[in-house]
Amino acid sequence: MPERIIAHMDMDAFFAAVEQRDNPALRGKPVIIGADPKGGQGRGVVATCSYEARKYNIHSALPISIAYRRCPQGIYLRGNHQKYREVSRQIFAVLKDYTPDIQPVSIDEAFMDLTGCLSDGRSPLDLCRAIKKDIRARVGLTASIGIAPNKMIAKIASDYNKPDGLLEIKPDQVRNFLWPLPIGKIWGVGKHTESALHQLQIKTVGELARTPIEALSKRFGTHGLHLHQLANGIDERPVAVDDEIKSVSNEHTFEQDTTDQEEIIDRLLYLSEKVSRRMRKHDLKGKTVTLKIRLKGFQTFSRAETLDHRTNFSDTIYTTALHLYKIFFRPGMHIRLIGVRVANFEDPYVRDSLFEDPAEKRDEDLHRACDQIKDKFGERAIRRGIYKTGN
Ligand code: TTP
Ligand code: MG
Repeated sequence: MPERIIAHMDMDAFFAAVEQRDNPALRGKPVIIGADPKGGQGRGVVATCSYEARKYNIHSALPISIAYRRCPQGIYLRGNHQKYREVSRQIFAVLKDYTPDIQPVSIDEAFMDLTGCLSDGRSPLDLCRAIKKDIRARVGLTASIGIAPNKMIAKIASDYNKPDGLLEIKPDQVRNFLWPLPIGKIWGVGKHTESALHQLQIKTVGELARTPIEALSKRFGTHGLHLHQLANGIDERPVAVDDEIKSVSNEHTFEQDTTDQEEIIDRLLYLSEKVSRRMRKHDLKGKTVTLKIRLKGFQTFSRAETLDHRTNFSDTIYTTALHLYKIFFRPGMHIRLIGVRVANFEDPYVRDSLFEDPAEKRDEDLHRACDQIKDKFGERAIRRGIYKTGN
């Protein structure tokens, strides 16, 4: 593959920075956006906070009550999500003036392929300096940008010098940059893989890169090969301009074809939770839930239902999938595979991960809290009870 120049842009303390921009009295102060702290009794979590607040060890997804304890003098705001979406649109409009090859990742984050954008001997650093300056001038906010030969390294680089950072990792600097980092920085290394790697005495990216592929494949299967490549700075994934995620799905093949309703419904819940979690990771919500069923003998069916609103909540996905299952199921069916898919997303540039409605916001906070526990302790750490839905 010819050498590429990939940039990753991520706004600094996005929601909080917008509030500080619009109200000079907030500048230089610890500003926390999220749930109402209610004098320390509030429920819900921090969405984000200004860098001044981060000195108090406050960060996204921290319970708001703990944030309040750490910094009672902070300025706590609920935030204005409509405004953030509008600002996000303005930021993406700036990026589009520099390259058409933009992959939005979230409300404040994007990859850009700059390979074809460097004319007249302009360096990637010059170009990204200009982008940062333009965002500053037209939107009034600071962005951090990382430049590298691939997406993974560009993302690590944009995070490296935050806020207002700009860092280029050239191909011959990749190893020196990557190898001292902890393995958690590698894409696809969650808490689970991290602790498995620690057990193999692999703590840094360099140690991972120097581990024989066979040892990694033995422990992690094909994922091991992938990790080895990433640790060696190889990541050929393109900036996926037209390839935004169209659906999120998970399926399961039973060890043996089954008629056991409890087992099937339990699996349906598990798959719904996995899909729900992956959607939240990508900041996606969809309207159409599809159930896939393969029977003994490989006959495959799918049944879909379109909701009247977009969601990524596990309860909604599960109850919809269960409803579809109950309509489909006939006694005597032997089920080989079931799958759950959610599709029909909207507006790939701005994904409104956050709710205005307090009841939905509470649900969103609850889901995020569960995600965090699962990130730490694994997918099975928390399970919802299976609903008794009347029959
Ligand atoms: P991030 O880019 O993760 O965070 P940030 O821009 O606030 O700060 P940083 O300088 O570290 O990039 O997320 C962008 C926005 O998305 C953030 O301002 C608020 C929102 N958000 C949530 O509402 N909940 C979350 O858990 C996270 C991580 C972000
Ligand atoms: Mg950000």
